[in-house]
Amino acid sequence: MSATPSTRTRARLTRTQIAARAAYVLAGNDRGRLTVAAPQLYPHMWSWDAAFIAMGLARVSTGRALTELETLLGAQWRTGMVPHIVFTEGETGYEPGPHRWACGRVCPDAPRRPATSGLIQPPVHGVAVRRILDAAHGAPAAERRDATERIRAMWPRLLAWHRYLAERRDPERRGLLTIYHGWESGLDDSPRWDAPYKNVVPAPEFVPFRRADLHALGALGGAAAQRPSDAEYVKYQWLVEELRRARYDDATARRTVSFRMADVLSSALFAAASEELATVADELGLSGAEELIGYADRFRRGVLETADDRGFAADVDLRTGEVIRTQTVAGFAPLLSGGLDPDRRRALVETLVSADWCGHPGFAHALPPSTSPSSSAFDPVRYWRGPQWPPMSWLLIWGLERSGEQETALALREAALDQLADGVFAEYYHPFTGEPLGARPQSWTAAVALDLLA
Ligand code: 2M8
Repeated sequence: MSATPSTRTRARLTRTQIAARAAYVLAGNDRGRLTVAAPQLYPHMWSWDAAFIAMGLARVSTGRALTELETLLGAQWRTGMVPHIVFTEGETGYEPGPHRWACGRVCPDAPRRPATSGLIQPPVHGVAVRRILDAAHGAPAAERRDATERIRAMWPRLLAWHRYLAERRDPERRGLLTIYHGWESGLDDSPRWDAPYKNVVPAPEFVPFRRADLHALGALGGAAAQRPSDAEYVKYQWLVEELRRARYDDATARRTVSFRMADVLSSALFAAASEELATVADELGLSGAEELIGYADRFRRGVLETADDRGFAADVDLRTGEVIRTQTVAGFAPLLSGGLDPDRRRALVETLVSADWCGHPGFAHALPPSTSPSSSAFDPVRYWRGPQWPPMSWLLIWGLERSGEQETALALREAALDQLADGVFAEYYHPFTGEPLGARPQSWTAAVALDLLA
C-alpha cells in the first residue's frame, strides 16, 4: 500500500485556492509557446492535452490559449494531420523520442522542424476553439478582436485537420475513425485494446528500448504498477516501428500495420468538435460550416450504430469486422456525439450513475472510472484500466450538459471539483482511496480545474 494519505486526511483547498494553484501549475509548465503535458514524465506538447490546456488557459488569457493551439497547428503535416507529440528541442527524457519516430526523414509530409511523432490523438481541438471564442466574448474589446483574428488565421489548418480525419481515417465512410495504435486513442492501455493487441507480435529480431516512463515516474515516487506493463510496452514500440516502416503513409499503414481499430470515443469527439467548429464558422463568417455539419452527422451516425439497447457504444476491429464490447468509459461516447433517442439516453445516464460506474458505493468521488469496477479487467491503480481521469470527467460533464442532462452534469462537476481540491493536479486518481496517481502536476488536470470553475 502507498503511504500517501487518503483524501480524508489530506488538506482541502477552497475553490479560489484551486483556481489560483491551477493557474500557477500551468504557468510553471509553460515553456513560452507551449505548455508541457507534465514536466518529468511528458516533457513535450501532446495534441489532446494541448486542447484541454488551451481551454484552461482561456480562463486566464485567451491570447495565451490561442498561442498553445498555434504551436500545435504549426507542427501540422502537409496531409492535414496534427501529430500527437510536438517535441521540445533539447529534451531527451522521453522515449520514443524524435530519432525513433524519424518522421521528417522518412515521410515527405512531415515537417523537419519541429520534430513530431507520427500518430494522431482524439480531435478535441474544435471544442477548445469554441470555448476560447466564448471566453473572448467576455474579454475587453482588444482581446476579443485579437482572438477573432487569430481564429480566422488558424481556420484553414483546423479545416485541413478535420478533412484529413474524414478522408484518410475513414476512407470507407463508416463514420468511425481508424487508429493504428492504442496511443492514438489517448486511452493507451485501456482494456478496449486487449483483444486487438493479441495480434500485435513484434518481430523476433526487434529489440525494445529503455522505458523512460518508469524512470520518470519512479523519480516522482510512483510505482510501475501505475503504468502499462512491459508486455504492452513492447507492442507499443513495435507498432511505432511498423508505422515508421510504412513511412506514416495512411494507405500503406492500412495494409501493413497489425493494429487497425475503429475508435468510437475519438469518433464521437470528432462529431462534437465538428459541430462546435461549425458554430464558429457561422459566427465568424468562415467557410466550411456545411462540410463540418456533414462530418458531425456522419460520425454521430457511425457512433450510434455501435450502441446497444442501453446506448452503450463499442469499438470495431477493422481487421476482422468484429465489434469489441468492453466495460470502459469509451462506451459513453454517445453522450459526447449526441443523437441518442431520449429513452436510450436516459438508460445510458442511468448506467453512468449506477454502482457499476460513478455510483460505486466504495468510490471516494462519484466520477467515471476509466474501466468499470465490475469488469474483470479493472485495476484501480493502473493507468487507463480503472483510475479516474479529470479530462475524462470534464468530457462527460460537457457531454451531459450538451445532451440536456443538467442535473447529472452538476453532480459530476461538484464531485470533480471535490477531487481536485487536494491541490495535487495528478494525472489520474485511485477511485476507492482518492489517492493521486501518475505524473504530477499534470497540465491538463490543472486546465480542466480552471474551466470547471469558470
Ligand atoms: C499518455 O500517453 C503517452 C503516449 O502518448 C505516454 O504514456 O507516454 C496518455 O494518457 C495520453 O492520453 C496523454 O495525452 C499523454 C500525455 O498526457 O500521456
